[in-house]
Amino acid sequence: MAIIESYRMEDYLDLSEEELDRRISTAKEAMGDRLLILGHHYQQDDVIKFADFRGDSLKLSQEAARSQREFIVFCGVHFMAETADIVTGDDQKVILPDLTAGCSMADMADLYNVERAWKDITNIAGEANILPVTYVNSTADLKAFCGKKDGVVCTSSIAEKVIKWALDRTDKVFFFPDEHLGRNSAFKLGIPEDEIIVWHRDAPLGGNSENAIKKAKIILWNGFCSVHMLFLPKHVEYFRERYPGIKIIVHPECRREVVAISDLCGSTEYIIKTVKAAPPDTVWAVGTEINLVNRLRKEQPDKTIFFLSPTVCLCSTMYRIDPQHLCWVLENLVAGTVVNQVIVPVEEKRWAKIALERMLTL
Ligand code: CIZ
Ligand code: SF4
Repeated sequence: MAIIESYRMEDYLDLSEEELDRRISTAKEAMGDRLLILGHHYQQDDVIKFADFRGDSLKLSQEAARSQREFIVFCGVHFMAETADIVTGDDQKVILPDLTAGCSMADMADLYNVERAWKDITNIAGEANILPVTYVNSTADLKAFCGKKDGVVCTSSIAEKVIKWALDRTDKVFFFPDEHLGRNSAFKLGIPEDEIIVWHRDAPLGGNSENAIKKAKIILWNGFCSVHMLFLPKHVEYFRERYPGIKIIVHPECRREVVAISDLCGSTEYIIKTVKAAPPDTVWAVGTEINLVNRLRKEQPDKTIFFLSPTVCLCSTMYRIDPQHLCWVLENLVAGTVVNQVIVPVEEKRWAKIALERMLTL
């Protein structure tokens, strides 16, 4: 489809906050029920305030599909917009206000290298004895790969359930791209440590012996989230010493050592629900992305809520969605021009949908 840009992004860069707010609201109103704006929990307040729905990537894609709206503007990152395109109908268009908004973890696994690893592993273990499972934080072609190989997608909220589903059907799981979500879920399922191995992307046989591959129940791609890796056991200890009775709640993308000494661990939806439901005057330290923690603190003033690390590393590719880009895509839509549409190729979409639907039946 040819894209004719009616408005140029450059013209939005110097607009004041007030003008952007006003113009975004006007454009949103003009689009009426042809438009749905989605905001992931990790996004900044200045765009999330325009979202019709807030949630994790799965919940938001389901809202997109349910809504039947013609245009879905996704304030999130590239893999989330792809997932929304996979689950929505052919007459719906998904727009990512800034196409460079990505997830560094998703970028750590590409189809070429995953297929090479798959070939190595299945040569040793046999293709009938293993299923691939991909975290939703992955490119659409990896979701399609899982669809074709009888595998499945998982989100952080149901990773454990999905891995169990796979292990009920076969011997081994090849899990990508997040090593930590995979390990934390395998531990919860009681899989012994010596049956969990890591596939190092650049090493022959992923740095493993043939025997180790034969013995493994879970093979973990060594991808990670740079934001969640910043939380360390010493941070948990720091808060426990100073605030007796504090509850530590973390995301399963955190390293195992942190999860092991925390009180609770779960997805963004789980973290938000749990802290909201807690009694007033309770004290929390939360190990996940900072925008979510700051918003939770603002919305739950009767509780004391800390960010678990003294270092704040913003995920630089994730925070690309700003009011300038949001305003630019919306005003183009009002003018009848679609900019920054995310389109998953038809064949890829078909297979990726199969892997996503397999998850949804669990
Ligand atoms: O699934 C999501 O949206 C992500 C990336 C994390 C979470 O825990 O919600
Ligand atoms: Fe990806 Fe981590 Fe950034 Fe989320 S916070 S987009 S998982 S790198």
